[in-house]
Amino acid sequence: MKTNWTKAEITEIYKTPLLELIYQAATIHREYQDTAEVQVCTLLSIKTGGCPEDCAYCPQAARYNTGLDVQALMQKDEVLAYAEKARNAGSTRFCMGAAWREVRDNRDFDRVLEMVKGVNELGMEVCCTMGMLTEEQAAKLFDAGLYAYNHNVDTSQEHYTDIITTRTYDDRLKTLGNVRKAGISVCSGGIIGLGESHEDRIGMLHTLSTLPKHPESVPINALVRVKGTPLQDNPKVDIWDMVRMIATARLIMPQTMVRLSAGRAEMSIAEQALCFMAGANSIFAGDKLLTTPNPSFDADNAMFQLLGLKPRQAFKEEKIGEVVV
Ligand code: SAM
Ligand code: DTB
Ligand code: SF4
Repeated sequence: MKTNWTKAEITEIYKTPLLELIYQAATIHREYQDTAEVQVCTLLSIKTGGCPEDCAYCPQAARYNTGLDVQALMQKDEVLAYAEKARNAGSTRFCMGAAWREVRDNRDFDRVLEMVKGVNELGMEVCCTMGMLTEEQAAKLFDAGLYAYNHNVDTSQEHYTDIITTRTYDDRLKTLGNVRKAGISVCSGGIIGLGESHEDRIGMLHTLSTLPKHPESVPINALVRVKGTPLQDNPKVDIWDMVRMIATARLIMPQTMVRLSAGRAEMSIAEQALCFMAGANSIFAGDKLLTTPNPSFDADNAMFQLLGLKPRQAFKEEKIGEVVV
């Protein structure tokens, strides 16, 4: 796995003429991944809104008036019922999101640990995204059965301070290190459409592809423009920018699951097909992401049928490992 990519090398790939870039990404995709398979993850917001951070894109930041209903941490049984429903609809990964700046060592965290145990027992890959984590908290989550932790770098180091001022890029990287150290699978990506330059997008991909180990999963989100947030009037993300980003991510991190994340509700099936062609092999399913709309299970099933795709089974890496050993 190449982790010493230079910005110049990534720039050259990123600037390849689009159809050639898609072809190259599709070729490497076939070499490293089963192109018939797409990982289906379901998201659930287990604690919604009221967040003290100032992320300019986020409907859950308390300081913006987005009309969101604030909700305290859900009960474990409610969460498990939702996870079971998602599993029965074909999801193999269940990701619980909390609008926290960081995890605190309190009863809420104990409850999350119970949820993690419960979802793991359902045979699903459990993922959480709850803000910053200490090394000890990461170890506790691992012991409870956490499979993956999502913590996005969001954009380039240079553009970061235009988007978030209440924590630093280094804070983000520190948490990613804590997650890695605990033996948890790393999920980290970012958003396009925040007003960043092409250089910033390349910078973000550079950060991700030069971590000590590539993240196992890299979500590429198109900004969902939510009324009340500072970025509400940003232009809609161009599908070709999304495709270029996905293809570049695929080429520089061939073994990673590249997730076509937020923004699918505003994309046609043809546009999503281009993203899969360019190397995306994971999606979020369910009619809601955390707080914003997403295509329904039925619409996604129909898309899978049409494109000849099938959901990837859970814990596939381990299963491949068992065969090899
Ligand atoms: N509070 C935790 C954190 O910030 O890490 C976890 C939840 S937060 C909502 C998870 C990720 O969702 C963010 O890092 C961001 O990349 C993504 N996100 C949030 N709002 C978004 C939006 N409007 N459009 C696209 N992605 C968004
Ligand atoms: C990620 O990269 N995208 C997901 C997940 N990780 C947590 C979240 C997208 C959120 C979109 C806005 C919302 O629904 O609130
Ligand atoms: Fe809070 Fe996460 Fe939203 Fe930032 S992205 S405001 S930390 S919920």
